[in-house]
Amino acid sequence: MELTGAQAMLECLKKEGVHTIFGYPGGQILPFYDALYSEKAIRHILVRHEQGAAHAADGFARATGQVGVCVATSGPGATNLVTGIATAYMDSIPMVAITGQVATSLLGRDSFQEADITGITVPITKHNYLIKNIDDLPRIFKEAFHIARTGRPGPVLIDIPRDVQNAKINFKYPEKAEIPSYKPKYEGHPKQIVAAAKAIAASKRPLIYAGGGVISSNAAKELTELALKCKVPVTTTLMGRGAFPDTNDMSLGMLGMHGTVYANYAVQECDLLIAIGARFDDRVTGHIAKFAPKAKHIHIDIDPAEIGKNVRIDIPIVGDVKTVLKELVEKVAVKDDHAAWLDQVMEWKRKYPLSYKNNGTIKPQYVIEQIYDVTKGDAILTTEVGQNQMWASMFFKFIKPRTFITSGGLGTMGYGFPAAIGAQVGCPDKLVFDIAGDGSIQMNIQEMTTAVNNKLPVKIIVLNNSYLGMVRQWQEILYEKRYSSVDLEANPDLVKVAEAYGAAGIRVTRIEEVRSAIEESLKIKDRPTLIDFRVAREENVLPFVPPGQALNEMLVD
Ligand SMILES: Cc1ncc(C[n+]2csc(CCOP(=O)(O)OP(=O)(O)O)c2C)c(N)n1
Ligand SMILES: [Mg+2]
Repeated sequence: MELTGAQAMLECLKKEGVHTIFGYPGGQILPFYDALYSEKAIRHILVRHEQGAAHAADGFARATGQVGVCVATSGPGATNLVTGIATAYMDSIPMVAITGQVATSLLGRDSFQEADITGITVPITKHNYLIKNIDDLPRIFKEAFHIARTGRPGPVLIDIPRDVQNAKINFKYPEKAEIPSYKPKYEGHPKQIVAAAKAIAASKRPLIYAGGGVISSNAAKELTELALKCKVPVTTTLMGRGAFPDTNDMSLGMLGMHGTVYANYAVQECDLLIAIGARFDDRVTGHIAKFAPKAKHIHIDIDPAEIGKNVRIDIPIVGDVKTVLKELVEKVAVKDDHAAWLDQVMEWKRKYPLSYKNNGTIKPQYVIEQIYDVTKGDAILTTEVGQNQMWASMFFKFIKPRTFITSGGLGTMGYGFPAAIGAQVGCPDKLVFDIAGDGSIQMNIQEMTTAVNNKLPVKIIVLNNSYLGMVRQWQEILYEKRYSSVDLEANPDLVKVAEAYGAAGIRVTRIEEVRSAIEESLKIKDRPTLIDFRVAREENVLPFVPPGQALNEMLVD
């Protein structure tokens, strides 16, 4: 079948099962958009800023488990994707970013809207390609999707000069990607699995530390089996929220800088730490030399580069989390019910619950609890970055994987709203909330048009403290309240902003109105709703392990 490069791009996408893409057109991607004009099988969501396209593709990927696809033109279109690509890279999210490029004859000549996007994105993509020859196009698409979704997932960029989009090709899609240098290892080494099973059986105070890898490998079920069979409590990272149900007694919630007291104590006291699909990020470990000082370490991860990167590992297992956990659950013999250890952990849970003081003002934690209460946890939460993000993670109970979508690694303000759009497009029957800060929401507020045009009933929950709250908190605690450039009292009226875009806007200033406003927003099904919750301005996220401290050295109030 003879096709143009642009038509071939669409065929490749369809062969990969893609039915939705997020993008923004421009000169060097015109042939692709022209081919798209008569394409029925692919839905294109027109965003209002390319960063929105990248985050929406990322949110779509996290919510559905499929590869997210975003498209932009060359130069500024491509560079606008960069933050979104870096966000996906840091959190190992499968994504393919397609960019138009100036014609091959103009490459390297500082042509109009030329940017070396493959050069720029080398450190933030799993791999990238510049297609100079049309004959390579089908193979490159096949490889790009294969690389994005296999092994440790990640973003792949394909840059396609305009003349290549116009060239002709006798189209045939390869059956398989053959990349000799890329063979991710799925099976864990059997000896290592036996060693881990023995260590678990011999331990007195074991703890599972589960990260985002459990979710990307769809291993929540296997993780739960291991925890329940071996009577091991589970703490998750920010990225791992939802990998183990918070409603289970054995759940200790999140560990780390804003971890629960009981999770952090358990880390410091355990004699065996079983790290699964996690990467010992500094926000998790605190002072690294003082992290889990009494524990032997097992580390299960598909990426060999993660083993021993930050912490010395006693029993590494390189392999796919799901595949390895299946084996491990089978091999492990349970000798001990860890009763004394579980009693201790439960006592910490009772003694140091997550808490906050109600004093008549609207506490942001209360808003999150009410969203949980109204939805019974059956919702997808995305977040922006800052205090809003931490409260969302701490005060909502996540029951299933792929229900908490947040920028963990890069910490990208402006992520949550476009990610919510992507999640809602991917999961039209789910309730989707973006838990936002008043600072972050303004970073991609233009996507309100995208949500309105596509009738997406995303709920934007602004925990409005009129501050860059997390930065203010650090300035309060670490810089003697020298509040430097964090006051946002000059914020626009966000209700009016929402209404101007054609969305619904609700303002809540009294605690009694919190629940009814959430309920009200659930009735609005044909457009987004922004609720501007005027919350206590100087509320802090606690517990807080100040940077450089050990996990048991946390500030609690
Ligand atoms: C793009 C970007 N710029 C700056 C920061 C640094 N930063 C982290 S949290 C934060 C404050 C966020 O304010 P807001 O969205 O109002 O959330 P709050 O902490 O008040 O809930 C800032 C500026 C960031 N994470 N991302
Ligand atoms: Mg704020």
